[in-house]
Amino acid sequence: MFEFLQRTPHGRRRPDMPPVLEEAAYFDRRSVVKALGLGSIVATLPGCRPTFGQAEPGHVESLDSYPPSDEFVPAWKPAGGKERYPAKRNSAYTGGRALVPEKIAATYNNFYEFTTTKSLVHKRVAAFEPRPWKVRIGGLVEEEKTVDIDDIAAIAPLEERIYRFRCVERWSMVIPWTGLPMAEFVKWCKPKPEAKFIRFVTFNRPDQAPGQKTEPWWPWPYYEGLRLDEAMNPLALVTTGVFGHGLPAQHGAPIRVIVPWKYGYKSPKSFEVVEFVKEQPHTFWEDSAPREYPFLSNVDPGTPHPRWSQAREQDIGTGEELKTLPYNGYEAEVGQLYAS
Ligand SMILES: Nc1nc2c(c(=O)[nH]1)N[C@H]1C(S)=C(S)[C@@H](COP(=O)(O)O)O[C@H]1N2
Ligand SMILES: [Mo]
Repeated sequence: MFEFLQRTPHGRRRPDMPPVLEEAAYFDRRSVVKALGLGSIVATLPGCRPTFGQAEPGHVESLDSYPPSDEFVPAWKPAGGKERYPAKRNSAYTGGRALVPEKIAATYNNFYEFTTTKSLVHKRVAAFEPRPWKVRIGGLVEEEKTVDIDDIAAIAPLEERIYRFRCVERWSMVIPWTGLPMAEFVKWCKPKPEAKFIRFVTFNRPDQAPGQKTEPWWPWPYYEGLRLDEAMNPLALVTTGVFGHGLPAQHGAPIRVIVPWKYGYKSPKSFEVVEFVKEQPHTFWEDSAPREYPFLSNVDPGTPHPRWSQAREQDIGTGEELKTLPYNGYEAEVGQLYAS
């Protein structure tokens, strides 16, 4: 039971955060919190202080700062991988802060299908098979189809974009993703005019993903959704790579979503199904804790999570504590989506 209570929404409880209790709603929350002595708040994160990856705020490293690494690339090679990576950098997206070192990004992951312990995800992915990988495209489209991820990667030239990434747990990183504009992908899917939302569904493979076996109480498989106008925004990226190579398993191989103005859980990994729908779809986190993880979930320092403030965050690459920005600093790009 205590083990259970020590998890944060997306990982183990950190000392600076209250424990998550939503799955354990049958316990009396207040008495449990009191019994655990969790009233106090500690300001630092263990293990994340700048032992490595120190950088000046606002200093943007160049692409050369991450030499090609094989350490976190899975044994499989994306088809055409050699030619596709590294993809041309889109210089419109710099992230504005120092890049996180790859070693940190690849060993601090939320991917509950494998484990809820961020530092262990990369050690639990060995049985996962991201190749071959089919994606089923259905719902309100002119024609339903099942395609290979290589077909998707060929829709438009892959490009590299450096984005800030902000998890609801109050940590952030600056990550170089490779992918294609989601708008191009959506057009290629030919949604019908009635389609107003897009939803993504991840795999259900308990034999390859140990968390799906040991934690059957989650509503597997992971599912997420966006409004179609959000999916069409130029920032939304269908992502196949990171750090100049294909995605390693822990980052969501072989294909995932990145929407950098929203909390991290709105970026589903390893999706197998894309569906266009008329009504706002349910999401994994909404169904797990409806009051805590609403559908839109745009990064917003002014709207606290019911159990903690969202005003600040810690950059996991530098250890620096920063003010969280509305829409994660992407208000100029996406603010008009929410103007009315
Ligand atoms: N399928 C799936 N996608 C997921 C998650 C997950 O548990 N399963 N976690 C989400 C959360 S909470 C975060 S913060 C990001 C983490 O992405 P990263 O490990 O690549 O940094 O993935 C998101 N996508
Ligand atoms: Mo997250």
